[in-house]
Amino acid sequence: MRLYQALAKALRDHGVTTLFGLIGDANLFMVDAYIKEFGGTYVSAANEIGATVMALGYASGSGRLGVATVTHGPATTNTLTPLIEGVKGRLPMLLLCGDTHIEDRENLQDVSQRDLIVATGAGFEPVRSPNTALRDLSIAIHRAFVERRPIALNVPVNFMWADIDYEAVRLRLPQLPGLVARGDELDNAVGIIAGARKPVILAGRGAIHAREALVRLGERIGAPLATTLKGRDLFRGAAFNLGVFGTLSTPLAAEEIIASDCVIAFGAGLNRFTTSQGAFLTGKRVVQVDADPAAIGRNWAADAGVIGDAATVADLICELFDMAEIPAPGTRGRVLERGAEIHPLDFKDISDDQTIDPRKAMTRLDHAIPAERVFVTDTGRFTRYSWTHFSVPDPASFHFTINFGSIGLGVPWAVGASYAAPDRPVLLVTGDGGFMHGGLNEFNTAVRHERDLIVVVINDGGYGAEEVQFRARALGSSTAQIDWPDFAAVAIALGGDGLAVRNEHDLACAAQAIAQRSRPLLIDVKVNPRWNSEGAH
Ligand SMILES: Cc1ncc(C[n+]2csc(CCOP(=O)(O)OP(=O)(O)O)c2C)c(N)n1
Repeated sequence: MRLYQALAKALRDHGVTTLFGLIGDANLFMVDAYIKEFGGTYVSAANEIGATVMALGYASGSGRLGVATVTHGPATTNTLTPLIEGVKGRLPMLLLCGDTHIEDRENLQDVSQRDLIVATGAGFEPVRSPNTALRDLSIAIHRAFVERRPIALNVPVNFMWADIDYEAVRLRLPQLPGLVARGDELDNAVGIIAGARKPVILAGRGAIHAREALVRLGERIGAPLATTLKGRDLFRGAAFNLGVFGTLSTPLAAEEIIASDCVIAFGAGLNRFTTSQGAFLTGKRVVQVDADPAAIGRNWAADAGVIGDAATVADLICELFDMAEIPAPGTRGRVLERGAEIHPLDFKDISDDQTIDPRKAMTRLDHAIPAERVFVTDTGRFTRYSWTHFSVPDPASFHFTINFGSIGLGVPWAVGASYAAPDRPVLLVTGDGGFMHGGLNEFNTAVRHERDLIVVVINDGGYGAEEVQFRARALGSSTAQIDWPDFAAVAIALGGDGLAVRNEHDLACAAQAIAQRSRPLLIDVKVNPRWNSEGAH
């Protein structure tokens, strides 16, 4: 078998059913074999940024390995921003990048791929020879899972047509569930919780598998429940749910959090958004539980740090409380039974003749889009509002695409996420700037690959996040204003459907278009650039 075929077969043998990519002379035969000889699903992105981001969206939605392939040189340099996003978001991803023929000194596309990739924080795994290639591939996949970051497997093009004997390489991944490090820190944690008056349980993305155990712990110790933004809606429907803990907390939740004296955090990084710049943890005892030892104490010096799986540690704390007959330290009486789940704050409707208030439009579109959805956002001024106006069925359906703060990743991310949840529509909320940055080209990819994608563009005619900064300094904001084309017409020209929303009547048409959609749909919500200038937030 030729190496390009063997790599394609090995991907299939490792369970890679979907490959995102863009071909060039260093990977084209491998992609062709993956599709035609080994029956894999191949998604041909319009840009390598898109291909790599799609693999991240897939990894984030499925918990499986996301795989993208690109050719050498400029194709590989195009992946750098998504690789950093994947490193910061801790997503297991494999980037199969071809590399220039080793003897081809003057090749236009030659560049030191190792130096570039290592600088992103991603791992670099060179294929050392055709004979080691399958082993090198399995090591790269193993590393992607264990190190929870993208790993680039670098395959020199001159190896691709080498003859090799195919032999499947077995992959053994460590299993972490059930892990608890017993010892002083666990005793310490139990002591701190037992001595609390008003504990609160906080669950982050690393604890979204532990809902039942955390609800039981909440009942046992008398603590209300809260999540980080990335863990949002984990406790939806549970009693004593405070919703989001952090800068997006409701006033009721913030009041309860501030009045508490102990926070027990599970799988939460305790970053400045969760801690509300430290204000939500200052003066409290903090117990941090995380399966990743490196997360303990990284952003906040907790009073006790327990290394372990969230569900197992929560159950163990209950058991230790029962064994020692410790009474529930907290009482949840003052917290509303109904909870204080994430919800939009009140606002003054500033719709006018030509534009609609985005908060009103988002509220209405939230009802029109099926509740069993996947929710992805791009980034900009609109983002935090979209987080509170659109619901998700559970935290795993919520995608966070801005660990590196880049605009423009939303559309390709949504395309990748749709392969992780093929039975559900994917809702992407983006700004007009983000859509033009990286969404336009991959919207057509969604069309070609028949994705069930609904793109809501909050269109303020420019870069709103910058517009507010000009305004805050009493400067004119014309530099932030851009005369974009008509997005609905563009969406139709790209093979999808599109419509603009300026008023109530248009909202009703949008609801109908959502119900009848048969191809990717773009809803261009025309908003006044000064929409959040009245000081509602
Ligand atoms: C790659 C990249 N370029 C530039 C920026 C700076 N930036 C942050 S938000 C933003 C505005 C995006 O505009 P839009 O998508 O329309 O959202 P809005 O802020 O108007 O709601 C820009 C340009 C960035 N974060 N990432």
